Amino acid sequence: MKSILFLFLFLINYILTLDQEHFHDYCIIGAGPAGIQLAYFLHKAKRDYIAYERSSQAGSFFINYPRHRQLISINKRNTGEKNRKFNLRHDWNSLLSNDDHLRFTHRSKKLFPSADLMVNYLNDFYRHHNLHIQLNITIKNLKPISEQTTTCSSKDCSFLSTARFRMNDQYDNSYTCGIVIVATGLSIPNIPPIDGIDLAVGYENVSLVTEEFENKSVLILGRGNAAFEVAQHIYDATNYIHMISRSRVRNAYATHYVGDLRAINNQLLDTYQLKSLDALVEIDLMEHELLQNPVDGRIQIKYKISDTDINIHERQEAVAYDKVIRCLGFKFDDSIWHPDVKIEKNLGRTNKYPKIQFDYQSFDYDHLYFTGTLMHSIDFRKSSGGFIHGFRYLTQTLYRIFEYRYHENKWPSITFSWYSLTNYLIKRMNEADGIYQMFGQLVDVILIDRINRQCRFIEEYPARLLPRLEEIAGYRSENLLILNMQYGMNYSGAGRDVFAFDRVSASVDTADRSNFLHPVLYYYDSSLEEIDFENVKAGFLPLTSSTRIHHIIENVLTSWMEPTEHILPLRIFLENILHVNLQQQTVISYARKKMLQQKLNISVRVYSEM
Ligand SMILES: Cc1cc2nc3c(=O)[nH]c(=O)nc-3n(C[C@@H](O)[C@@H](O)[C@H](O)COP(=O)(O)OP(=O)(O)OC[C@H]3O[C@@H](n4cnc5c(N)ncnc54)[C@H](O)[C@@H]3O)c2cc1C
Ligand SMILES: *[C@@H]1O[C@H](CO)[C@@H](O)[C@H](O)[C@H]1NC(C)=O
Ligand SMILES: *[C@@H]1O[C@H](CO)[C@@H](O)[C@H](O)[C@H]1NC(C)=O
Ligand SMILES: *[C@@H]1O[C@H](CO)[C@@H](O)[C@H](O)[C@H]1NC(C)=O
Ligand SMILES: *[C@@H]1O[C@H](CO)[C@@H](O)[C@H](O)[C@H]1NC(C)=O
Ligand SMILES: *[C@@H]1O[C@H](CO)[C@@H](O)[C@H](O)[C@H]1NC(C)=O
Repeated sequence: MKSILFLFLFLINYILTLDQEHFHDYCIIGAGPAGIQLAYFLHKAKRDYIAYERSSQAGSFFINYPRHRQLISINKRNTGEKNRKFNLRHDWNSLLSNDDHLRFTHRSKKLFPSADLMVNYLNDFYRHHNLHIQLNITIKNLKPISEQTTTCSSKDCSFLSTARFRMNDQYDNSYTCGIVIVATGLSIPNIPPIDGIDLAVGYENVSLVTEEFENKSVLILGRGNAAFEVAQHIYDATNYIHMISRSRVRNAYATHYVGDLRAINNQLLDTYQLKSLDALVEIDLMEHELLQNPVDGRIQIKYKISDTDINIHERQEAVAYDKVIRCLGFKFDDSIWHPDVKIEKNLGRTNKYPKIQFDYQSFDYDHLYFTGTLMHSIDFRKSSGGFIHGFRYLTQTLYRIFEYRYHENKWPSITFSWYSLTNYLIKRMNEADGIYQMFGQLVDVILIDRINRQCRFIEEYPARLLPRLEEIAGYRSENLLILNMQYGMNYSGAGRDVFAFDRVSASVDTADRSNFLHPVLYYYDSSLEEIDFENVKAGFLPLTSSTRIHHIIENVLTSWMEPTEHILPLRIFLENILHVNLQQQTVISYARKKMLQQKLNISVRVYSEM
């Protein structure tokens, strides 16, 4: 009798589940590079997922942007190396996949290819892998089905096939989801509420016809890549271009941040500094207004409060412009939410992003995650999370978080004897891609097991989640060795002289003063806590009272294999931590020979590559 009742309940439940039309465990909103990348990982793991995309093509951001059609992500086909991970350090456009035929590098010989190729690439990629992407579906009214109170930790999250979110499309079809991942990017132009802003044409609509700027004097609001990209496209024709912004120009080569002004866009710096009429001016736009002269239609920018003309070029009369172009960036589009849903935004300069936790989960709703460029609030202006070559790894990280949280699959890791550690570390330093691109954010974690003289090696783990290692990855240890990639602490920054003669640390004794990106090892003999990260400069790891730190001296080709410069000091550092003699086990010439192999002969299986 009891079992019949159970069967009955089971059937009811089954019918209800069927009735929940369009249910999926994982719903991804948006099929840009991030939505596609996440779909790839979920597909490979045979998860129940779908991605909804409002456009008729995947990767639609790149149909219109960058406006002048040149990507600013590097397509470096040749490195002189065959190692596939190493080469991904310099291929900024490919998504992660086990199929190297799909590499973006096969599609263009240009270092900065056309954005049209990115659209083709992304569509070919998702079709090739048969990813579940539904086009022409605009998601809205997303909301949780019931009020949630619990915080999601691995135990209470493990139950899938539970409809936790509901949403509609533009035809009012209803969809339910267990987990929602928002991958909608930043798509709304940032238009500041200043008087006269309507007189400016937006970057999103700016004409690509250079002739329209013939004999025109142009004001550009903003000084990022988009502003400079526009300027460079029209300055064949203009009288002059003035560019205004609140803060000074930030050259990417000085800040080591790929979102800052890239040299491929920076030609206007020359025509300014060589006194050929173009100019950069720092003012706070919010204190100004745009005014149009009704007679000649020309536009001036004026200081709002005192009505004083602003002094461009220290002239007293205000300069009048024929055209004003707004290039002030993009922000997150809130139109996916149900009116009842309130998602907090960040404060300050990351206020264009929804506020997210270090595990990329919403602060406001459990099981609601963000991926792609929306993850970049965590490493804003610090690392590469705003670009494909950065968030492709963060997206993989999110997938790994899901695998443990919802499916109890611990993070991939390998264990091996201490005696293989030097060699394995050298391999990782020389070829690892994720920790190289997401420097200071993703780190390799080595758990030291002193009883069995073994270590467990976990790759590409988020540094800020180290205090939650057991909850996130499924492993715990009191003894941690961390491999981080770092620039010099005081090296990067707008206005810093990054070409100074003493920029390169030439001696092993001063390896800790290496300025260019180089491997740094941190050893902790007790687990890291949240409090340890307070006041730690982004990109670096905490220095607690017992931390041992070891810098591997920088190398111009990022080749860390020299017996005396790199390997010996590393070996001695490890010997001091492990209290063993590693001399016999570290074959000095080994690294050079083995670096290009996919697998190391360390008596354990290297976990399957991607
Ligand atoms: C001017 C500019 C130039 C850039 N150039 C580069 C570059 O050269 N290289 C690089 O790596 N990065 C570049 N970026 C950074 C970044 O924009 C890209 O890396 C990328 O577009 C981000 O990918 P994503 O998948 O997170 O978001 P997106 O590419 O923006 O994808 C979001 C997708 O979600 C869809 N969507 C949105 N709302 C909904 C909805 N309600 N329902 C369904 N679908 C929806 C959209 O149609 C879109 O396809 C640039 C950014 C800007 C602003
Ligand atoms: C999406 O819409 C476009 C334009 O309306 C149409 O041409 C295309 O066939 C549609 N694609 C799908 C998969 O429905
Ligand atoms: C300008 O671009 C926005 C965003 O792409 C679009 O919604 C709007 O229709 C465009 N306006 C014009 C005049 O083309
Ligand atoms: C631009 O100015 C030059 C010199 O004044 C003039 O010869 C030319 O015709 C102008 N071009 C346009 C398109 O107005
Ligand atoms: C960097 O600068 C800070 C502040 O001036 C200083 O305390 C610190 O020692 C410097 N670090 C290095 C590695 O030079
Ligand atoms: C791998 O190492 C083992 C033990 O050190 C050795 O016996 C074996 O020959 C090695 N294999 C290769 C392919 O080098």
